[in-house]
Amino acid sequence: ADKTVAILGATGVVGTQMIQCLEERNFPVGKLVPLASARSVGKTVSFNGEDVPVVEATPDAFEGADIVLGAAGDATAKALLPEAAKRGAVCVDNSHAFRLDPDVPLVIPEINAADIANHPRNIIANPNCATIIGLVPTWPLHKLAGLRRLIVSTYQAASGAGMPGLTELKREMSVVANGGEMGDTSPFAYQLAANLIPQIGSFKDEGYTSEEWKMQNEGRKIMHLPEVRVNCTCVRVPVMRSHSESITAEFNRPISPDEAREALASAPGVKVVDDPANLRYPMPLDTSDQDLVYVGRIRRDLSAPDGVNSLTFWCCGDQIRKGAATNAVQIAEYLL
Ligand code: A2P
Ligand code: 11C
Repeated sequence: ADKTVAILGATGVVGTQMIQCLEERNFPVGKLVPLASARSVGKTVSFNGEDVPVVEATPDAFEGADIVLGAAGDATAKALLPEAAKRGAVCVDNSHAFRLDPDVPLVIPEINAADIANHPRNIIANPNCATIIGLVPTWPLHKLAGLRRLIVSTYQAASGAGMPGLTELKREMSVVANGGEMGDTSPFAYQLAANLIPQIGSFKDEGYTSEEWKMQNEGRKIMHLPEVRVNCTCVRVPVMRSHSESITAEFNRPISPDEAREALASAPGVKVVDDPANLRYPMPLDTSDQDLVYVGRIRRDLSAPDGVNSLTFWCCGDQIRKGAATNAVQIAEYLL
């Protein structure tokens, strides 16, 4: 039977994309309930050609929902999703709020779809976007050679910070080109246009940011590799959409670039674009508005002590789609 699907945060970048993914994938939606803050009451969202009014997200607004897709911030998710779960809905939440809760599965379907089945709190968590984009191509290599360690630098798009991030970058680019005031409404700590900001999230232990810790903490849980070590540097770049990552992965066994390319060519959710002779490699402009993680620049890590157990590669993926909305809708498809 068709499901009643509520979207918490339906007016945001991720919520809007979730609605589009439900349409594209023909998810069996009987009724769509778009929820947002009181500020959005009076707005509508478009679903299958109809304008659906936005409803204020209150506990009772979840009455009758079968599935909730969460695309709001941590505090909103914490306050409201347990209320939805209590009313019988299963929630797939994109916020950080429940990701490390042992009673909440944290899922990238290409890696650990089997974890979806056991969700005692009626909540399933969607990983951080940079974690998803990095792990989709890392996982097939792990299956081949046993992952031991990752060194990652991310190049994260402005829209990772939601609608305010996207709006701000467009405005700043226009100011850079045409002149005018930079203003003080930015969600970023500094001007992003014509700049790079080596801080995403807030500073935590050991001088690493919250976003940098997510790669290790979430990665360990998703891959069921509690000892894998991750060294991550996260950087905001003046790109609209699609996160990119430079990854060096160290394995237990030798793995050659050719073996890696072959494994990635048949891996779900991945597209290999790796043809340096013809200047073909993944770039954010090419990976936006589609669901695959592109991987290329696959080569030996010449700094590795053993010379054969370590590879370096580059990947890009649309963090609003596979990094958030598509991944959540894929999880919801397993719930059907
Ligand atoms: P609203 O548009 O009413 O503020 P983004 O990250 O792209 O800014 O999206 C955040 C989403 O979370 C928006 O849909 C936003 O709705 C929603 N949201 C923010 N605060 C609340 C809240 N207190 N209750 C419900 N939804 C909220
Ligand atoms: C960014 N990845 O690009 C962040 C935003 O844990 O889901 C999402 C933070 C999260 O800004």
